[in-house]
Amino acid sequence: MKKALITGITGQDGAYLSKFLLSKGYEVAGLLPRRSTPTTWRLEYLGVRDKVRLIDGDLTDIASIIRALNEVKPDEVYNLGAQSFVATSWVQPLLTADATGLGALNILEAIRQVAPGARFYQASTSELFGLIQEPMQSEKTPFYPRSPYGVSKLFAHWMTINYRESFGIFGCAGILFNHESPLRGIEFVTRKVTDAVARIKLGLQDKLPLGNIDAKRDWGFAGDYVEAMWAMLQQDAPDDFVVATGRTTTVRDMCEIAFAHVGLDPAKHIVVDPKLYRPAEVEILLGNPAKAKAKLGWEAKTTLEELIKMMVDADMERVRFANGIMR
Ligand code: NDP
Ligand code: GDR
Repeated sequence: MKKALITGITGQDGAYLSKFLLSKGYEVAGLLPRRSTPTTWRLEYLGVRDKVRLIDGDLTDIASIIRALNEVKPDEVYNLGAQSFVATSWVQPLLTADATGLGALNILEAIRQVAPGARFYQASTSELFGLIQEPMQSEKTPFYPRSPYGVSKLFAHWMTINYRESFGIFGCAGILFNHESPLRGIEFVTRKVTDAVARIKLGLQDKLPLGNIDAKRDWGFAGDYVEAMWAMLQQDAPDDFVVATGRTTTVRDMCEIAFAHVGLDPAKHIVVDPKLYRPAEVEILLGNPAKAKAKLGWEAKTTLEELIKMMVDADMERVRFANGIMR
């Protein structure tokens, strides 16, 4: 039985990856940073909370990572832990650099010292492309990050490659474009919109303040994307892959899908609030997943329409339940 250690196991991807690896017969463990309130709701939502082992530890504390590696002796390590909200990275740049950037180096160094045979996945991101240098971004497109988050991820990305080339660590970086789900954090734009649509439909809210609704993203479903993470670590040799759908859509059009699903007109509810603009914006992202398709046999299965409808339906149910609404 293979063993996996996941950092960020309580996050969106950590929960979906746990479920996927369990279905493949893995023993799954995760690093659990200390918080004052419980953070396992996503694992509970997917019905896997009691099937994974949670080990206290934090990406910023290499001693705790070493302890976890020694306890689990994993075949595969997935580094999904991060301060992952781009907007927050301008407000807390040092914390972001520490967890999202140096955190990856802490894991790599710990693997080098105590688990050099473990395969390593680094959660790289389309935010590396930032101010895009090519209309469609592939593994060969030069990077130009636009936020402290993007810069921190750039460090982690190159450290993964450097530890691969310097010490022979089986490290892969997945350059994943935006992926969403009913388990997405509520601060990210898709979930902010689907939650608001549910609340508006049920008469609990009227306006939805948004920032730059002309921004374009290549959005996919998180449940599909975690399969690509795993597939990378099953290759004969470590490599880096773009994971995307190959379609880009404005925030405005994504809103249209969400509102239309419950028969609402977005124009009556969306208000643009310049306070939500970012200091430096990533205007457009569009990924080229050709290499992932050719080498991993991976392809996005869920369309944006299916994804947004799934999220609106889940939020309708959640908002009804939370407010005791029967209709
Ligand atoms: P989430 O924000 O949902 O999850 C992040 C996880 O990291 C949480 O479990 C969080 O725990 C944990 N974490 C934060 N700080 C630390 C720390 N210091 N030590 C240990 N764990 C920590 O992100 P996603 O699941 O959406 O994304 C997973 C990874 O993939 C992230 O690295 C993200 O940057 C990256 N990524 C995501 C994309 C996406 O579209 N979702 C696209 C490309 C890359 P807690 O909640 O307790 O803080
Ligand atoms: P992103 O996701 O920054 O791409 O990072 P987010 O959903 O936060 O923003 C996407 C785009 O929507 C615009 N936008 C708004 N965004 C938010 N959050 N709230 C708003 O009100 C709003 N209005 C407009 C943003 O300006 C942006 O252009 C996500 C994270 O998961 C990262 O960790 C990951 O690396 C990248 O995706 C790929």
